[in-house]
Formats: sequence, C-alpha cells, structure tokens
Amino acid sequence: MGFTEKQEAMVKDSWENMKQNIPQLSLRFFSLILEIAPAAKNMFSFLKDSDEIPQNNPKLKAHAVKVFKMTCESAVQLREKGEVVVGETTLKYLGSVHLQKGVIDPHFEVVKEALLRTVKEAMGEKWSEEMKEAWGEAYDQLAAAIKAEMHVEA
Ligand code: HEM
Ligand code: ISQ
Repeated sequence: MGFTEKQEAMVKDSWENMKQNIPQLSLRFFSLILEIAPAAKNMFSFLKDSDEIPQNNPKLKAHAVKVFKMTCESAVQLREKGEVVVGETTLKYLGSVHLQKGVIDPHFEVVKEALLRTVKEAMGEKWSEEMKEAWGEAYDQLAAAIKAEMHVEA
C-alpha cells in the first residue's frame, strides 16, 4: 500500500494540533504504555525508584515528543520516498538503546497502541479510522527500521 498525500496531511495536521499541549500529551502517552504493560515500568530510568510517574521530567517529555516527531517524519518519508529513511547513526543509536534496555518485539505493539490512543483522545471528534490507519502505518514502518538495528553486533 502506498502512503498518500492525504494520509501524510492527516498525520502532520494532527501532530500540529497535539503539540500545543506537550506536557499533557507526553504524560498521557507514557501512562498509557504503563497501563497496557505495567511490567514495562522497570525499563524506564524515570521510574526506577518510584511508583509514581514524575509529572515534570524533562527526559520523559523529550523522549515522548521524539517518538511522535519521528512517526510524523516517517509519514512524510513514506509519502515522498515510499520508505522510512532515518539517519544511519540515529537508527543504530536507537537500536542499541532499545536492545540494551531489554525491549522486545511485542513491546512495539504496546507503544503503538498507546500512541494511537493518545492521538485518539487528543483529537476527539476529529479522530477517524483513516487517521488511525495513517498513524499506524507510519509507526509500523518506523518500528521496523528500529527493530532491524536491534541486534547484537558481531
Ligand atoms: C528511549 C524512541 C519504541 C522503551 C528512547 C529514546 C527515543 C526513543 C528517542 C531516547 C534515546 C536517548 O536519547 O537516550 C522510540 C521510538 C520507538 C520506540 C521512535 C518506536 C517506533 C520503544 C518501545 C519500548 C521503548 C517499544 C518498550 C516499551 C524505551 C526505553 C528507553 C527508550 C526503556 C530508555 C528511557 C530511559 O530510561 O532513559 N526511545 N522508542 N521504546 N525507549 Fe523507546
Ligand atoms: C521511549 N520510547 C518509547 C516511548 C516512550 C514514551 C515516553 C517516554 C519515553 C519513550
């Protein structure tokens, strides 16, 4: 399936809308990840020594925003080039970070679900099945690129 201009616009527009409220968005996204997979809690440094999600952790915020931004960029590339192109260095770095943190394939579905639910809640009335498809596809392709770099170097 090719990624259409309409799909790209849908992802970009919703992100433009959502980024007006980064603090709430990043917390909601992170909370949903833990709600879907409580065991993931131990992987994140933001939570190592507490049971409560820190309300104002700059690292949590920055990482959460990056996931959204990268998914959005992935949508643009899918439309322009038909594939996701992330800088080699970035991909290798993200691959190694996630490998080292113990992230495995099923976790990517958890983050996908949390991401889609965050967009859904943020968009309210404007949410649609098409929007879900567009974000889902952009995320899947990005996740595949990261997963491909999650191997132990020989
Ligand atoms: C860290 C993006 C999927 C768990 C990060 C960082 C980014 C990122 C940008 C920060 C790296 C750094 O600067 O140190 C993404 C993207 C994903 C994805 C774009 C999917 C497309 C996942 C999944 C999990 C996960 C599926 C598992 C639940 C983590 C953990 C860290 C991390 C545990 C380290 C956070 C810390 O303690 O500092 N991710 N991630 N990520 N990610 Fe992901
Ligand atoms: C890192 N990787 C994936 C998802 C995230 C959500 C919130 C904070 C950090 C993250």
